[in-house]
Amino acid sequence: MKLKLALKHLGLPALLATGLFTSYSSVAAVSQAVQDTNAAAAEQVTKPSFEDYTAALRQEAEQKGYDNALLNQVFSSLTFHERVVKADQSQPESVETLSTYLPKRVSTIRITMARGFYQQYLPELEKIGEKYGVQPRFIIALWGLESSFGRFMGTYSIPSALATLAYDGRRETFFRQEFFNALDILAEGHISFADMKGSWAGAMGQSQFMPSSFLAYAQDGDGDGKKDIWTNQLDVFASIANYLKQQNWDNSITWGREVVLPEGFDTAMAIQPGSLARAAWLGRWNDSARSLTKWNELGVRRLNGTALPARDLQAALILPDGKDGRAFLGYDNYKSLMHWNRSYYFVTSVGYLADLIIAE
Ligand SMILES: [Ca+2]
Repeated sequence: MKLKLALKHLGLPALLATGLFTSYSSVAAVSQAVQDTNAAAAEQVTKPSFEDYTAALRQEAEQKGYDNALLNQVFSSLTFHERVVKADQSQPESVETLSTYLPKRVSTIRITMARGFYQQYLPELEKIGEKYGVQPRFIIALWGLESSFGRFMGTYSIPSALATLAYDGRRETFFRQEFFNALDILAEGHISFADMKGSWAGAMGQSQFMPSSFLAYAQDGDGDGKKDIWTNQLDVFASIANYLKQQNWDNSITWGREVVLPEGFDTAMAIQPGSLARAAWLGRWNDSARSLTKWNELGVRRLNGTALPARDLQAALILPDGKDGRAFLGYDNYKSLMHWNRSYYFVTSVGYLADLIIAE
């Protein structure tokens, strides 16, 4: 029984290394054998209880040297959330188009609120924008889209949500690491355990940072020694701006623009579809990237039909809904936003909202 459980968590190379499957001649056969083993294991082996799982998690935390008082506090109230697992399993596939998505995400009320907050916080935003080299309208747009301007940050206790997702097992390594990242944030004293709330998926605070993003990008915007992305507006703004800065944001350009392609355009020049790791996706970006001058020569126009801006910029062609859908030229900042959330729909909504904040 124990052997079968352990096998479940071993990747294919590890299994090959064990020599258990050397009698199979092809990888396909091994792969089938692994599937069979997993299926058999699922039927025969009772999964450890959440309590057993978190007991092992605590042991690992103790070995890593976390303060016992902190561990007592966290582990005494770790809760398994069935709803977290359900939500994780029922994330919808993309069943809508950009034209149904955008009006929902960039609604009239959200645009109005974004403009209001932009005016309200303009002095602070300008200071932060200058320090990090990010136009304030993008800070407000990300804030508005991530948490509806801090109104919806999620109500799950982050350690419980992450422990649940790790226990669920489909991305255990990732969520286990995020759990320990969350412990690091608590250990540094940025937020109390009781206030460390976020989404079922582990995204925290007004910027909806995963703990790893918090550790990489969060900032103390007001200089009080804490990085509080839950309740401190300056910390939230500075953290969002710093994320973009660290991802090579260039405030001399915008995100990109929607364009019109000429009749019979060769869409092979667009970034080709497919779910890819970031490095591979960047490769496809580079395949598509051309100068605005070149795109202009190819007949690509602004939405109003006029020539593209006469600037020395590189841009890639993006077709979020395929060759028959709307077309966009993404500038280098588009890549920074795709690092934040690798979704063409999401990035387009950020760009649209940011544009509308300053539209006449
Ligand atoms: Ca602070």
